[in-house]
Amino acid sequence: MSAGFHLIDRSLEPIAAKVLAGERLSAADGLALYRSHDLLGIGQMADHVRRRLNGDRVHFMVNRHINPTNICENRCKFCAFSRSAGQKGAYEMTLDEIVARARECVPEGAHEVHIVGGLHPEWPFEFYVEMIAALRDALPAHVIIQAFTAVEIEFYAQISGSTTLEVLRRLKEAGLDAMPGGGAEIFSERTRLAAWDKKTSGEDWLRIHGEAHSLGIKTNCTMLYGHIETLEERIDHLVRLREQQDASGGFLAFIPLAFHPANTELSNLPGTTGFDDLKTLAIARLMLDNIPHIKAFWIMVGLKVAQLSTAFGVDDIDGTVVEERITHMAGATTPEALSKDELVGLIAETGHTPVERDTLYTVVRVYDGCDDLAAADGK
Ligand code: V47
Ligand code: SF4
Repeated sequence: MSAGFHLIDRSLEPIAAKVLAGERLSAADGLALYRSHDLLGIGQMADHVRRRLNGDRVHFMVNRHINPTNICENRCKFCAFSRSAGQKGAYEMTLDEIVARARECVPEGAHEVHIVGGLHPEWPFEFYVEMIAALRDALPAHVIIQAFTAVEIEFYAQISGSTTLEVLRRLKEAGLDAMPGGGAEIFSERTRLAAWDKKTSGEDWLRIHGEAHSLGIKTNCTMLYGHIETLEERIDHLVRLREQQDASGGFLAFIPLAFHPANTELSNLPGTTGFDDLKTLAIARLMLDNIPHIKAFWIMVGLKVAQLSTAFGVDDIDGTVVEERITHMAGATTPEALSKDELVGLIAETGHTPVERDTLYTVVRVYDGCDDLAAADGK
């Protein structure tokens, strides 16, 4: 036993002491954690931090993802979802289709619609403003609209000849409540130039989230890992997110996105392992001391790792989702949707308390004393 944790790798003892004292970890500490093979030791430390921040609660939500178009000007090398205009498999939804899909989730008890799409070369900015206004009009107030990554916001500023701050103001006025965390990838310029050169830089991604926070728009943040990045670049990414949170304070959750290589220009790469997924989630919990929630997106890490991750620092496994294209087009073998009962059952089996939440982590329902699926029948 070492410093309250059972560490096999004794070189982690100074880090364990910091964790117990509630002290911030340095970039060097983060790297030492990544270089260690003591997954269970790292997991215990992350679980300690998780319990301090979130008790025994593990969150989930009833939501619906909608991807209005896959036509995209950027064509990032890691993306299997996007198509060029006119290419086989390209699609675009009408406003009515988008609203109809969003409405479908209301009788299911949804508290969020999550909208992310490609950078369409012909849709004007006004279309996105109309989309948000039409969704706000069609949905009850408790359904939160979480839409558009910082990459999309930057694109709307370019096509409308406006600033990103003004774009965010207009979307907020139309009914945008929150922004998802996508598009951050890895902040390193080296990786960006090699694999997503047309996309928003790390500096701009962080600035746009800071602007959203200044307007009261809460956001999430992500890191796409398991492709061409180094461990140093992962840690640099986490430190920069932590600095942004110190400055603007509006990040709700961090979601590491496990790279899926199939059908991408990086399909020669192997993708992530369960070991790396759990380690990355746990290190995120330890490094991001100022971000309240760490989410394992079950679609990307798989149900088994998502469930296990609740012992490795994770307090959120996302939602019912319903329809998912980005990861499935890149080879994900998870289902596209889960029921509320399935999510409650997965969490309850781990001994944590399943908590249904909305996008802003307002509690919808606590499934107290729930030991099995039968208790999660919504009655
Ligand atoms: O921005 C693209 C990533 C993101 C691949 O904020 C890929 O709550 C893995 O951001 N393999 C979109 N990842 C998804 C996203 C997200 C998902 C769930 C919850 C939240 C949230 C945000 O997916 C993109 C990109 O970073 N991505 N291609 C791929 N082949
Ligand atoms: Fe376009 Fe996003 Fe895919 Fe990049 S990741 S090609 S920006 S849809």
